[in-house]
Amino acid sequence: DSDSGSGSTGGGGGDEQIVMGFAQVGAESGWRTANTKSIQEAAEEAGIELKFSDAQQKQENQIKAIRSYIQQKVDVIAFSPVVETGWDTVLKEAQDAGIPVILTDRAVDSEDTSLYVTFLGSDFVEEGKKAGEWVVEEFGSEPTNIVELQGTTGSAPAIDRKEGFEEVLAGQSNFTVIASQTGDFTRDGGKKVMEAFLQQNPDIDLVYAHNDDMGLGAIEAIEAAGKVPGQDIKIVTVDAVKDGMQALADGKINFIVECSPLLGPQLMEITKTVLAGDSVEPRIVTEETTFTQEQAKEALPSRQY
Ligand code: GZL
Repeated sequence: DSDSGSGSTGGGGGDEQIVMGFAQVGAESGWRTANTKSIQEAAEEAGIELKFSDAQQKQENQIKAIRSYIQQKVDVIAFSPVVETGWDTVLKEAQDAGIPVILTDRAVDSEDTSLYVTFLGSDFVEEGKKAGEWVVEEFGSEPTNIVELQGTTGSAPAIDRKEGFEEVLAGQSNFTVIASQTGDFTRDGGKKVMEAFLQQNPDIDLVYAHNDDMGLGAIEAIEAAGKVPGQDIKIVTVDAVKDGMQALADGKINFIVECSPLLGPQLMEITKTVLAGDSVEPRIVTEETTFTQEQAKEALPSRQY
């Protein structure tokens, strides 16, 4: 069949199987595991051959993986950039090879938006705002000392969740973020940083954790310090993965802002559209909600992840 113009062999809208190279961040959290499962299952379902790599949260490994997909002349490359910066060179190499790139989950800060076809993922600033709005409602005008467990330094979710949260609290002087540090989106990172926060700050009222896993680590540290999570120290997190929702239902977390990892089906749809030569929106925002303790009890039985 004639070259589909995507510059790659096969797959380009013809009847051969589409080959996708996916460079995943790592396996750092329950969210990431669920995201990987969604992508692998959706590829299977869509009849797309998936080449998959886990970068252990290292940008150089993701860049290596993308280069190997270019060498293998895959039909499409998709990835979740572990941090926002440093992608232009390798994305230009993919563009020169005629291989379309789809961003999922996290964003890049490239000025040249022609380097990728679309960015499918949550609005992290909105997630930070939702967390802030709950805090304002929950604490009102009470003087409130907040500690923040940031996600991976330089990642879009960490930057944006911090920005949205601060934007909402900026209007009220009774809220003070007394400490803020990265726990790298891991349970162990959240636990270690929370231990230090507890040693340095006698009266913490609230933990804002950029994901459930760091919130779960903070719960371990709070309990080890003889305090009651969800009561002595309240906790608000983002993700709404099963373990987080269980802690919310158990009253150890007070509120969770959902960030859906189930991007697989949309990613495969977009891929087929792009390779058929049709256009897609440059930005596709995922649908997501929030959960109170009561809502978590109701939702838990039917949660997919
Ligand atoms: C957000 C995603 C974040 C999750 C974390 O879309 O990039 O990375 O919130 C995960 O749990 O590690």
